[in-house]
Amino acid sequence: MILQVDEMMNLAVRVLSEERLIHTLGVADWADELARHHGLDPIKARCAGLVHDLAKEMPIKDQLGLARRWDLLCYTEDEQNPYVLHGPVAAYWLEHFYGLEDADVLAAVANHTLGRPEMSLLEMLIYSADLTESNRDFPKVDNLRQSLYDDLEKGTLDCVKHTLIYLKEGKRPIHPLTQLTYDDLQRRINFGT
Ligand code: DGI
Ligand code: FE
Ligand code: FE
Repeated sequence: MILQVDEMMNLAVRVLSEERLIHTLGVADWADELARHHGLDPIKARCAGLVHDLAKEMPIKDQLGLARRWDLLCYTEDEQNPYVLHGPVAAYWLEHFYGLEDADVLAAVANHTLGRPEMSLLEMLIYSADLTESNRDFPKVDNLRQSLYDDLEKGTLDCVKHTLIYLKEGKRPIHPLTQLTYDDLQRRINFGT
């Protein structure tokens, strides 16, 4: 299936609550703007933004059941905190049940909550746009937006750093992929690799 903004928009409108749709449209707009600014494909960015949270409002037991059936559980932490599964579940559904073939968009959807080492620029864009879209409001969100505008890789590192601090302050467990994503981005920025 060819990637089309109106198809992805129809999916989002059909599946999401009004509140989640507002956030989703915020991610899609901001991802589109950042993509144009950094010379990435704005269609892919908008489409990934529109469907990134498609599985978010499915009952958590169902998300876990599908993740088990589709072999998406990679870490013991996935089962301890199944709220991190909605990206992989949505990407699997989009590929295998909806027929979406765009591997770049599928990866951006799958990895939007935790990231992964060796993220593509589109994956970074969706991870970061999710945290900093215009409806998000927390201290320093404007600093993160500016950092993303200046340099997508460094801005994404700042977003992961923010998430790590937020989780530590809340005494919540750090998922191994969040730490691996941080370490990988830091290495890439320090060594230019
Ligand atoms: O789906 P959204 O709310 O738009 O955003 P998201 O997909 O980034 O999910 C955010 C949630 O994911 C937030 O409650 C924090 C959680 N999260 C992200 N990384 C980690 C994490 N939770 C834990 N425990 N550990 C992580 O490393
Ligand atoms: Fe999400
Ligand atoms: Fe989101």
